[in-house]
Amino acid sequence: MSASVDIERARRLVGEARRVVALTGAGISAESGVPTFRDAGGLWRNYRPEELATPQAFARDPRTAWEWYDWRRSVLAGCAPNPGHRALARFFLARGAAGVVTQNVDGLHTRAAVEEAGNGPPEAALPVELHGAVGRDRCNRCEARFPAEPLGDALPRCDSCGGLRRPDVVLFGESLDGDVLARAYSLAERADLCLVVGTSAVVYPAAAVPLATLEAGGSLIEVNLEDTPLTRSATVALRGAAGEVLPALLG
Ligand code: BJW
Ligand code: ZN
Repeated sequence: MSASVDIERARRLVGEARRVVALTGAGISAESGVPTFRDAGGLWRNYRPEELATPQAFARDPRTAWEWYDWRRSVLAGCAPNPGHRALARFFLARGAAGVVTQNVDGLHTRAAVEEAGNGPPEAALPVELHGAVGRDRCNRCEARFPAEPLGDALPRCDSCGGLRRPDVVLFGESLDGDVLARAYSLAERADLCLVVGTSAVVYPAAAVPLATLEAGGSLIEVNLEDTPLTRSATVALRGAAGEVLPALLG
């Protein structure tokens, strides 16, 4: 099917849907300058993410792990939401029903929601963050949370108990927060349309969120540069950059 037929079909699905959920991944932030995980030139390149982003890697060599997160925070400090984040934020601010579920830890959906809401409430466009937020630290021992600080000579420690801090993100093998996951599934189960944007759809349980919409009888639109394991389940697969496709789809 031609690209223009696909986008028209997808626009019709969006127009007919009563409740929409969007599951996003690193690809939506690529045009903001945030490296992805698994593409050429991505964050991991010569590493396997399943080996580097683990609690074991953090326990073995916390300095190296911290330096990598500190570098990523410095990259993020120079990044801003792009037209893809903004189109999603405007869409959910305008219609409310359902919302954004993201695997990203970069905070760019939140920034887009706040900026697009202006003086109004941003809540309808604030994301459910499945994998946490890299802009926060969490104590390894007492779970207290702190805003991120630049890495110094000593590893960062908890203000209340002295335990080692770590970024407040979900590493491989760690469980996702139960309440957060329940909110994501509740949005997906009750949606009649799921937009899957910029994710390789290989990391679970996030990759199963769109299946909840499908199992409830809803449709799936995929926005990605390439095919993924979810493509064959997609009602429409739109091939292109999220920052261009989403404004055309939702605007
Ligand atoms: C564009 C674009 C543009 C580029 N426009 N598109 C079932 C089967 C097998 C294994 C498991 C299973 N269930 C659970 C597991 C284990 C594991 C897992 O899924 N492993 C698989 C890899 C096999 N899952 C877990 O461990 C999870 N925990 C868990 O399940 O707990 C229970 C348990 C405990 C003990 C044992 C087993 C289970 C936790 C997963 C946490 C993932 N964490 C990370 C790091 C977060 C912190 C950090 O950032 O440092 O999350 S890994 C990394 O991958 C990050 C991402 O959120 C996540 C997903 O990546 P994403 O977003 O899809 O990015 P990419 O780079 O992969 O893809 C980019 C895409 O964009 C590509 O498709 C491009 O084409 C596209 N693109 N530019 C549009 N402009
Ligand atoms: Zn503590």
